Amino acid sequence: MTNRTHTIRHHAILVLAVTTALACASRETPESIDLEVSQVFVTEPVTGERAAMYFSVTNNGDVDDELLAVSTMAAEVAEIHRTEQEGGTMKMVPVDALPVPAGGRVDLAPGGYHVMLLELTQNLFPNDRFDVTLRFRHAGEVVARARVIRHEDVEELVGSAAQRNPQDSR
Ligand SMILES: [Cu+2]
Repeated sequence: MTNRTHTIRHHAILVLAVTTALACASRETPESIDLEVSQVFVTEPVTGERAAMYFSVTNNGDVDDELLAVSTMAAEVAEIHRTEQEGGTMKMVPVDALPVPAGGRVDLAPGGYHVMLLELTQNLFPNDRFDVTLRFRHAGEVVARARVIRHEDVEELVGSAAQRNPQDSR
């Protein structure tokens, strides 16, 4: 029994060593990964249950990246959505990953991509601020500060997807 315990512990140390080696390897090229998240706005919830979040991601590095997930203490669930026109009606489609090409910039805005905060854990009022964690495939976790804004200010502060990304407005 003693021998078995010893073997398991030895194995655990080996796994830890491999994990550390991988972590170091991925930091070997820090100059090529440079993501900036800015202008993080959340519109005040209408129903009290959900709110839309918009922001910009600028990829100053030379590695194509992808936003994989978003999390925050303010909501139980955060989903990446894309708004699509279908037969005159707008519908929201969940997206697994949002590409952020090297040297490019992605703007989330009404009518296009957004992050839907569902099952809010707190009331959100204009000018409230809270942290959001964005997880990228290569850049890893990026923490940004979100600010709650009034609905009537969305146009001014965020604009619309058609204005921000005229090339892919449909
Ligand atoms: Cu949505």
